[in-house]
Amino acid sequence: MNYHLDRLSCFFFFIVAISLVSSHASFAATITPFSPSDYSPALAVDMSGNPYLAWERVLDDQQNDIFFTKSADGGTTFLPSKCINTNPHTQARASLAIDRLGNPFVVWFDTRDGQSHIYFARSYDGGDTFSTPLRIDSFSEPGEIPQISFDSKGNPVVVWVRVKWYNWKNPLGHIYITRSYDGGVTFLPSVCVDCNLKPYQQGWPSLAIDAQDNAVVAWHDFRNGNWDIYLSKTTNGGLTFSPSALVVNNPSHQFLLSKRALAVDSSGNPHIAFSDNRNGNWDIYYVRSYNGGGSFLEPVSVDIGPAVQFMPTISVDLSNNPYLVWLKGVNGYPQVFFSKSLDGGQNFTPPQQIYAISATQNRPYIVLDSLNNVHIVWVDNRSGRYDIYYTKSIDGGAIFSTPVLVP
Ligand SMILES: [Ca+2]
Ligand SMILES: [Ca+2]
Repeated sequence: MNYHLDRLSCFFFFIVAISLVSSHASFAATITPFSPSDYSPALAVDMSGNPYLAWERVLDDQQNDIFFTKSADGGTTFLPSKCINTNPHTQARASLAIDRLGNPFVVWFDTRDGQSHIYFARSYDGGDTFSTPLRIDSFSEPGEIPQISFDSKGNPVVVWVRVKWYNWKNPLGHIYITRSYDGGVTFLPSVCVDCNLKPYQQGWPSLAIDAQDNAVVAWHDFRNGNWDIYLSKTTNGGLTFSPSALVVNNPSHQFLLSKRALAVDSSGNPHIAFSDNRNGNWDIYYVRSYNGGGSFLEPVSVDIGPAVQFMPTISVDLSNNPYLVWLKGVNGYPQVFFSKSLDGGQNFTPPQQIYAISATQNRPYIVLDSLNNVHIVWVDNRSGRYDIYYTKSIDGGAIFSTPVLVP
């Protein structure tokens, strides 16, 4: 079984899995040689509606590297991809953000120091070249699952997991955050978002920045003996966090498993997409706040039923309506589905399959741009390896363009 299918199937195990200590080095050793395979894309869209992507490419020498590309024509075509790390060790799980000038900022985990740590690089020329990667975590423990976003002045903010143990592909520890005030040249000492409780069982942080430049962070957390989602935010534009809020109060499991499960709308209200097993199997739910994250409404189901639905990502439109994509098992193949709300998250449109194919799709990611266009990427293995596909809707999701293979 190859690395990616293995990772996907592991989703069904790691909720209840015993601790299985692993390293990325040992993972890499299980990969059989194959053509370069692209995986786990992060998507951002510039002010002109051009999509940018960063992702991990599994190379024939069994190393992962971080690659980047962008479109200059609104997603019709993409420029040749380029490697942006400077070291042959494993680099993976890229997160990407673009400032108002169209300069991409990328973070990833990187094993050049012997185990996973968080590295950052940025471009000053729209992605033609990138800065020398800078390590931004300072702990001896591994760092994993970074996410990056921007404040209004173009300064990057990064969250990640300071890993205490590996629960299969769900690295757990405490969520840490750092930020820069000089455009990413230097970063402040990192801060724990919520270290009040042990054991160290927080994972998969999602990050957004509100209009007051406060960082909003959501993650899944096992402090109550089942998986829950917690959220915390800064209150002064810096790195001091409010007490964490329990997002969904339910003894079933709530789980985040995507690079962007949280969006904050123009009113500063967080919207969260998550997997939930309250019905006896995994379904997609959505929850939002109307008071900036102090409390949350009851969750709303987006896609429920006996199929396995998981890995939702979310974006909000100019009217603060949430749009989601996720994976759903169809005839044995995880496939990307889409839904949106037209009433601020009270109701959702029927799930719509984006592109049906007898292949495994994985890692969907959705971004709405400033023109309200819907951009979606995912990977699938129709060619026998994983490639990234991109599609776009200019009518709010009624019709999506023919998927484009990202080079
Ligand atoms: Ca729960
Ligand atoms: Ca289900």
